[in-house]
Amino acid sequence: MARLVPRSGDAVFANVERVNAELFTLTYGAIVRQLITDLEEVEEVNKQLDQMGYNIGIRLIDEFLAKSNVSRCVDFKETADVIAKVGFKMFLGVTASVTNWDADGTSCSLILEENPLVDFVELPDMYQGLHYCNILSGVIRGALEMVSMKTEVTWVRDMLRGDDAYELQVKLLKQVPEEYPYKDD
Ligand code: MYR
Repeated sequence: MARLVPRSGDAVFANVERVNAELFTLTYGAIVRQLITDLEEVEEVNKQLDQMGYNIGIRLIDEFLAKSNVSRCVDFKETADVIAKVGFKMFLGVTASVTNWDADGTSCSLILEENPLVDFVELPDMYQGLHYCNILSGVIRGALEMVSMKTEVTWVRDMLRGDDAYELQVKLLKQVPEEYPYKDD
């Protein structure tokens, strides 16, 4: 008869984490599939995923700030690094590299070597226009808007479309100065 051998706590947690990650990936896939069925047009699915991400991002920023203890960044370069190294790690379990800065430091690329959203995914030819991971661009846009940065976030490279990496361009459009809540009399 098989004997039950208790596994170490670490092994159990590693397993739970892997199962959670798979469940997350498969659930996201099911959402994308449902949107394709409901909306039919790939462009509409892209828009909807971005909007869903935005709605998540405007809420997720609170959790991010509370858990990370990150304080105000001195400039957009620091913000990009924080997203790539702390934000992605916290919510996706991977980090991104930051490259392709423009001269004035307001536009850069976040490059993901690993992307847990796309495990098990293959894009059929008829969906080549789909930005499968568009939820991520929305999350970043929404989160940054809550800390006074209006941005435009677009996919430049996408491995599901045959590129050699996942590359998101993040452009700072406007930095809204925070208003001091009191007036000096
Ligand atoms: C500040 O200057 O106020 C700090 C700004 C930090 C913004 C960090 C936004 C984190 C967004 C996480 C994205 C995760 C995507 C999976």
